[in-house]
Formats: sequence, structure tokens, C-alpha cells
Amino acid sequence: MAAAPPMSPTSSLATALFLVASIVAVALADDGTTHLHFFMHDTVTGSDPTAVQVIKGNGSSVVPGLAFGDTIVIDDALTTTTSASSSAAVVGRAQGYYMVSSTSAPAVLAVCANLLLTTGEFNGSTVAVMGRDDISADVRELAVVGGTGRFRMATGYVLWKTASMNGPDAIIELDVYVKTSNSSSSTDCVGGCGVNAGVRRMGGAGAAGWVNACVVALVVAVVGSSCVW
Ligand SMILES: *[C@@H]1O[C@H](CO)[C@@H](O)[C@H](O)[C@H]1NC(C)=O
Ligand SMILES: *[C@@H]1O[C@H](CO)[C@@H](O)[C@H](O)[C@H]1NC(C)=O
Ligand SMILES: CC(=O)N[C@H]1CO[C@H](CO)[C@@H](O)[C@@H]1O
Repeated sequence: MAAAPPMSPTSSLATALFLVASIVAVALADDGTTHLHFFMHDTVTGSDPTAVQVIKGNGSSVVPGLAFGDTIVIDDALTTTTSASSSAAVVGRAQGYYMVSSTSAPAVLAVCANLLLTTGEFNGSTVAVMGRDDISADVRELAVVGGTGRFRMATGYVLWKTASMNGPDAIIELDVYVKTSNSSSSTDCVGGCGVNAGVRRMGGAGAAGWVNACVVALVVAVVGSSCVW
């Protein structure tokens, strides 16, 4: 059996970079997609809850304890591990709300949240997440509808899994895949982006680019709970 070839300087560098990326829970794929991985601590109980019910839904009971219309506002810690005990592990916050939006089982939440990063190279940047969370499913897919800072003009998706439950308190594992479209990669629509619009052109941050930016900003302002227009 042939011995494994010695590791080339390039692959050992790649391995080192991969390890560094894993430690900070950020990886950049070849196509410019950024992968963020963290755990969201949704704490309802105790003296310092991060998830507080602000609307008691006056609708049908969906599953025991949840009624159509129940709305919970959140400011949940995001950490790199499932442990919430060490404040050093906090890398951001999930700020927003979720609402029970199904009238019968399974319980489905409409989630609207801004993921704010508070450490590392993305400190201060946000990812705007909007989506359908069927809490009976193992993995839920939510949409990244925009972002700010390093995530300006972001698109992407979030894979959303319940890592553990302790009574009503939940730890949710988030895998966020974000792609930003800026001047080198954006698509401008010449003559509009309607169904019948014919001409599409790559690159350039012309007037159409600004129109697209405004549309994205407007969507974020409408769906986001804390956006200033
Ligand atoms: C993140 O940015 C804020 C605001 O600029 C700053 O006060 C804070 O020290 C930064 N945190 C880290 C860990 O870099
Ligand atoms: C595009 O966005 C990425 C991520 O924020 C950034 O690193 C890069 O410099 C930007 N490129 C241009 C041309 O603005
Ligand atoms: C399901 C439920 O609790 N419905 C109530 C909503 O509020 C009206 C008015 O107070 C009640 O009559 C319903 O029973």
C-alpha cells in the first residue's frame, strides 16, 4: 500500500485556514457564500428571560400552550457552543419576534429577526431573517432577506434546528448561508426586472442598481421590526 504523500505547503495552509475559520464559526466558500454557525438561546423562564410573550393570541389552540396569534419578542444570545454559561462565547444577538401563524397543528411560527454579530470581522453587521418555522420538522429553512454592513444586499438561507428543549426554553442551531451581491457581481435589469423584461446585464452599479437597493431596503424596512427608513 502506498504511503500517503507528504502534505504540501498549500494544503497545510488550507488546513490551518480551515481550522481558524471553524474556530470563529465562519467559513467562506469559493462562490463567496459565507457560512455562519451558531446556537440561539431562546429563554422564556427565569428572572432574565430573552423571549417574552407580548400578544396572547385570541385564536384556536394549535398545540397545548400555543394559540394562533401568540407573539413572542426576542433578544436571544447567539453563541458558538450549546452552552450559554460563558459570556465569552456570545457572538451576537437574534433580535425580533415570532408569531404562531397556523390555526391547527402542527404549530408554525412566522419568524422575523435581525441577527446582529457583535464579535470578529462581522462585528456590527446584521443579517435579516424572515421565514416559516414548522416546529415539528427536524430542519426548517428560513430566508435571508437582506442585511447591513458587511452583509448589505445579502441573500441566502438559514437551516434552523432545535438542538435541545428544557421545558419551554429552546436552544436552536442556526446554519446561515449568506451571499452579498455588490458591484462586481450584481445583476442590473435594463428596462426593468418585470416578467417580460428582456435585457439583463451583469455588473456595474448604475441607476438600476440603486433601484434594486431601494427595493431590498424597502422590503427589509417592511419586514424588519427595527429598521429605520
Ligand atoms: C464591536 O463593535 C463595537 C462598536 O464598534 C465595539 O464597541 C466593540 O468593542 C466591538 N467588539 C469586538 C469584540 O470587537
Ligand atoms: C463585495 O462584498 C464583499 C463582502 O462584503 C467584500 O469583501 C468585497 O470587497 C466587495 N466587493 C466590492 C467590489 O465591493
Ligand atoms: C379562542 C378564544 O379564546 N376566543 C375568544 C376571543 O375573544 C372573544 C371576545 O372576548 C371571546 O368571545 C372568544 O371566546
